[in-house]
Amino acid sequence: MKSLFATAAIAAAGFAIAGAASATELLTNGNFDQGATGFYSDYAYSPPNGQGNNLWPEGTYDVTTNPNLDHPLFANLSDHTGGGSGGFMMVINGSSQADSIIWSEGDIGGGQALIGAANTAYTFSFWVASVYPSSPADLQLWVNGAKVDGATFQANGGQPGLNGWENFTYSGVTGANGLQSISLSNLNLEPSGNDFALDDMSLQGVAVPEPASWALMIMGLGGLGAMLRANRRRPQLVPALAVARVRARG
Ligand SMILES: [Ca+2]
Ligand SMILES: [Ca+2]
Repeated sequence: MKSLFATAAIAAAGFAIAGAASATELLTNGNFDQGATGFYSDYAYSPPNGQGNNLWPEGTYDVTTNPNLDHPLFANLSDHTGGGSGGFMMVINGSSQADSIIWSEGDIGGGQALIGAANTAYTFSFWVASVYPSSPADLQLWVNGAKVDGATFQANGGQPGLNGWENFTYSGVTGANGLQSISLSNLNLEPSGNDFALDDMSLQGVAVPEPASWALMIMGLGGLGAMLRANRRRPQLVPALAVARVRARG
């Protein structure tokens, strides 16, 4: 029975390691610490203009540490990342133009595919906060330049300070061409209100092992089992441990 338990434990450890190794962050500037770079937008980039109203027009965005610096009616809000980060978030005044891409990473801006492999599971996660109480954003997910049916995310309205940041996630599987790009647009086209912030965008892919990889993993587990069996045949470790215990008690 002992060896059965050991084998099961090793197998579980092996799968945990395989999972952890492949779940790496695939976005380049998801927390916006690098500023207004690393992503694509159809919206107009509108950095501070010295008058505190650079996000007054609809269809504009900035990457800032406080929405209120860009519009006098926008909330005083800290970014979601916090900690030792630069405190940056993307702040958006929603566009009235349908299918205008707010944010995108991948080849839509001339970059590389985010996940090149076909039939690969992925999870997209992001945080949104309204920065004005009325007419909250209703975000639409796009994958490889096409809307994903049913993948919409309605932000909270009301007082942003009370509701704060809200997390949305979407899990899918890449098609034959992998995941070329991932994007968000806004189904709410209201010019009044409809102002919000995005932060901590994240894309993680978990590759499905090929048959060859499975064979290697099983061989590796067999090797680990052999090492354990070899260790059990080395009795000199047991007396050393016993001596250490006796000394610790004294
Ligand atoms: Ca951030
Ligand atoms: Ca607005």
